[in-house]
Amino acid sequence: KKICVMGLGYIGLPTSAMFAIHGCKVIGVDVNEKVVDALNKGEITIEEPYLDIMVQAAVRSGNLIADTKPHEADAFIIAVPTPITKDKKADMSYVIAATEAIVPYLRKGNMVILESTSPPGTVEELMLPILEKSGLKIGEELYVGHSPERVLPGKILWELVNNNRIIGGINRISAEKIRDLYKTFVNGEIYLTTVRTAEMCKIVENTFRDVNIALANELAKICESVGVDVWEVIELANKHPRVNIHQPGPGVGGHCLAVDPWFIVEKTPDLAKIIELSRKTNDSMPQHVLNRIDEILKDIKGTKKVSILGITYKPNIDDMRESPIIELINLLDRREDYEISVYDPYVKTHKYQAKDLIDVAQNSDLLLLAVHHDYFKNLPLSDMAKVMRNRNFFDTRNFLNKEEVENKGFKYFLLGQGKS
Ligand code: SAJ
Repeated sequence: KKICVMGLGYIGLPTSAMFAIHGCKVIGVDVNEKVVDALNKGEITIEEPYLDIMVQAAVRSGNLIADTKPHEADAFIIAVPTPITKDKKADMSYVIAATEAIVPYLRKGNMVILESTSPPGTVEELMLPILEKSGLKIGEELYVGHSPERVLPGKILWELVNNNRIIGGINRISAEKIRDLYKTFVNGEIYLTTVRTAEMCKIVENTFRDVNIALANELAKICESVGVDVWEVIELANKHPRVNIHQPGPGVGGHCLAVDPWFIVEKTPDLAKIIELSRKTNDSMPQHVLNRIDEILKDIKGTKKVSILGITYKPNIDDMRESPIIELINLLDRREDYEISVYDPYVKTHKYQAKDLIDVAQNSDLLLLAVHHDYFKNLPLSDMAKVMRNRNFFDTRNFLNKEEVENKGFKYFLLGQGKS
């Protein structure tokens, strides 16, 4: 089989490499020449465990090449970004451009598969009118469907193979053909359905997680006010066989949870009430963290320095997209009375990035644990304490042990923990 993958990002690149090492001929297409040139040399432009080794193997085998233009193929997979605009509407311009780009290359018997997470109706209402320009009979000569990715950044390669998959077709035969293609490497179950159901399922999965985290974040605020520890409350409540509350934190980031629920709100604004409120609740967390910082440092006169540990949207990756920590930094930036320094072992380019863990703590009034990178598990707290002006430690992830932090001479504060 020959497969043309449109978009060489977090999904398109691993998917291309996976098909290639399973014997398919893959052309990876990206509008960014740098990405294309790198891939043709066997190099990658994103960070994901083991992806470099796999891409190298795929390129060396001759099964994976990259280009800025599509090639003829048996199957076309669209894995381009579907971000949201400032007013929280889906920006479908990349999907439209990729669909238009493949039209001249489509032949009888081809498959076109959307992988990008998209609002329900995208394939039928947006893509089919474009694909019809090929002159092929949709559903009979051209098989079309949605096979949403479900992989977790940081575990992409394992999940790509082992996760169950939902495949929606514009008709049954399309779904079946697409399933047979993905069986090339998928070990999980593959469930077939309609294209619109598949689109909805994908968004619902991420919405479930976002709403659940919003509940945890609201509980964090409530527990601070009631005078208990939300982490203990959630841990104990989750001992119930039918309770599974997620973890609170400084907010929800990434290109999935912080984005996809808006696709539902956009379609049905009068109905999607809990979903919209949850998004807003999670988006309120950076401000809540700032309120806590204000409270912790209220007795310090003049400019206060906050040292932020971690800036990515979640631990052990280099991805800063929609990171709530960036939002927190923006909020602090707007305040005259705060100075900021940041240290993240995965991010080298941020304007406030310090040289190392000692540098970030220099003259600081507060260490803020913002992202629970494994790297921060063994912070040199004694050495950091020595260079600080005031020894305050604020854990927004319940990551470090309270006693250990206090033993190093810090005053310890925890998100979601109130004074009783
Ligand atoms: N977060 C919390 N509390 C939690 C769990 C996560 O605050 O209990 C925060 C994280 O810190 C992060 C954000 O949520 O800022 C999102 O992280 P994540 O690990 O939940 O998910 P993503 O965005 O990396 O990947 C999600 C996954 N979806 C689900 O688990 C339902 C993944 O399987 C999807 O493939 C991916 O979105 C996607 O591409 O849609």
